[in-house]
Amino acid sequence: MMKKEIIAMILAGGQGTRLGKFTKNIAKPAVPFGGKYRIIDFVLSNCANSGMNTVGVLTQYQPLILNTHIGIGSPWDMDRNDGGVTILQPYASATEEKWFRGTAHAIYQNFSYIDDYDPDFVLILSGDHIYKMNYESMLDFHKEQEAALTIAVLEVPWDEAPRFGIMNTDSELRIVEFEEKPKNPKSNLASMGIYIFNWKLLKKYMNEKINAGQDMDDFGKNVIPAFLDGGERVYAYRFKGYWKDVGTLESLWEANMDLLDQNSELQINDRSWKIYSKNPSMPPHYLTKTADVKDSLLVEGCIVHGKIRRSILSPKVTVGEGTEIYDSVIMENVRIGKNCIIRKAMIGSGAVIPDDSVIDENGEIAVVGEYEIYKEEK
Ligand code: ADQ
Ligand code: ADP
Repeated sequence: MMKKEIIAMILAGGQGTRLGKFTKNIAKPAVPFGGKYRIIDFVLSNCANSGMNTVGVLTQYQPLILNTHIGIGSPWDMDRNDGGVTILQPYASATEEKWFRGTAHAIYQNFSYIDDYDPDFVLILSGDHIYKMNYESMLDFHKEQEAALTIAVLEVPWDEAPRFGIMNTDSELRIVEFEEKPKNPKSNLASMGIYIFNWKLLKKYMNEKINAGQDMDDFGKNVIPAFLDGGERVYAYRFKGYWKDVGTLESLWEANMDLLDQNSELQINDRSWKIYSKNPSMPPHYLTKTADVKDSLLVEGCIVHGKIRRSILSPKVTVGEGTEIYDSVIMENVRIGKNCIIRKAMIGSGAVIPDDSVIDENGEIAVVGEYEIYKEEK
């Protein structure tokens, strides 16, 4: 293999239990987003746009659709002989016990893949974040600080801080304190779970600690504290802009709705930072004479007879006459009958909504799972 200055590793293996019905058959990063994307398209496009051309994707749960989606990486210009995108499955020989371990352990299992490229730096990314970020600027910062580890950070609302790795820095942005998901956070400066490590140091710490019998399964819980205890230069790289960890139904619905908001920081029309995805080849969407569509995103293959407001329709969705849809995300291949009312819903791929259905949870998000034939609970 050719030597690389930096390679990226995308963690795409979490179970995503909080997305419930949408992650029964597909890994969280492969969940459809914004009509024509899947969540992982954002991090893959960020890699492509930042000149990161060697990317390993670590999968674990239900990787089939993720594998098919990524393929040989053509949409992200990664179908190359030198580097490109490689899907890394858990070791076939791994015992069950070995499978169910954290993020750092997943990287540790793939040390030989990284070593093949003899990189100076390793960029660790998460497959389930919606954001646009230039990793090259982060790398420049890492080099300027002569850091051992750089963590991308942003300020989060105080009440959300306990969900994140939280830190304190000195005035030079060197991290002096770090706590993984503290119950009583002392700061609201949060880790985005995006790391640049000096490869030799990461390897040294992991090997030494693991050989000494210490737990090094998780970056937040184990690796970052080990670097800080070791007196290494750990820096915070401040990110400004839109970023959302779409690990919950609420955050996934919100991020979808943000796409419809002209004033949102999340814009997909940005020509300087395109989001690439696999393109379905389908006929253009068709609006019949009874259709009434406003403030919505429609994708190829849709046929709409009804009324749509502030909603996202993925490929091949059909909506019958007399049906009204508000504030909803409809995934691929959903058939919606006549005279239905749907409010604030997320409807999974392949679901069928019979005529006259009412889907409305009075302000809560209503969820219909993939391939579910909707039946009202009376
Ligand atoms: P969490 O998001 O809670 O916190 P976690 O869910 O453990 O971290 O995993 C991060 C990513 O790695 C997810 O995308 C997950 O799917 C994936 N992943 C986990 N285990 C994996 C495995 N064994 N194989 C492959 N992929 C795996 C982290 C940090 C916090 C930080 C938040 C920001 O620990 O400090 O604040 O991210 O979202
Ligand atoms: P969710 O929280 O929606 O279930 P995540 O992917 O964020 O989905 O993972 C949730 C929790 O499960 C995290 O604390 C993470 O450490 C843990 N986890 C991640 N991957 C695995 C896995 N492969 N097996 C078991 N637990 C995992």
